[in-house]
Amino acid sequence: SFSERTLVAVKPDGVQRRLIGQVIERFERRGFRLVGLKMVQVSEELLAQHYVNLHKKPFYPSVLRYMTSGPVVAMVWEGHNVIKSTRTLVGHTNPAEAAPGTLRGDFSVHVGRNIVHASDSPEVAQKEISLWFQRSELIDWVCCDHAIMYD
Ligand code: DAT
Ligand code: MG
Repeated sequence: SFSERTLVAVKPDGVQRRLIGQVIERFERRGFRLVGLKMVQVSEELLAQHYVNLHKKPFYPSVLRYMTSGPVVAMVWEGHNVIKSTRTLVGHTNPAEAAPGTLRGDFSVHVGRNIVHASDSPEVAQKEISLWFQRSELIDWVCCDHAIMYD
């Protein structure tokens, strides 16, 4: 549908390295619509829910330390197939496998510092958006090129 939504977050290393603008630029130029944006110092409680599938992994403590080490910029992007397109745009979890031109392939080298998060399925996207954003923080505005971009 036109109104599929996904959660994207610039992780603490991306914020520290002043990559927020470059991340947003990729999504804007692609043609997606920004419907939510905020800077947050993430709590361990939120991360525990966000990374619920990672609790048993040996690297989970280091993910927690990294993700709480500084502010994160969270956003919700909307558009046709935005979840799948975003995963492609972000690139493989391991930067060594991420293609050039992807955010991870262009800006990162280590799996533990891969600069950006993106939801990986419609179910996960819904869960993550409601975890990170209040309903009132999502703005449903009319983008002027909608009729040109969509059939
Ligand atoms: P993705 O972020 O591509 O959805 P994921 O959900 O499998 O990947 O893992 C979440 C994050 O956990 C990932 O972005 C970085 C960290 N991570 C995953 N595998 C790791 C590993 N082998 N060593 C260190 N950190 C890892
Ligand atoms: Mg994931």
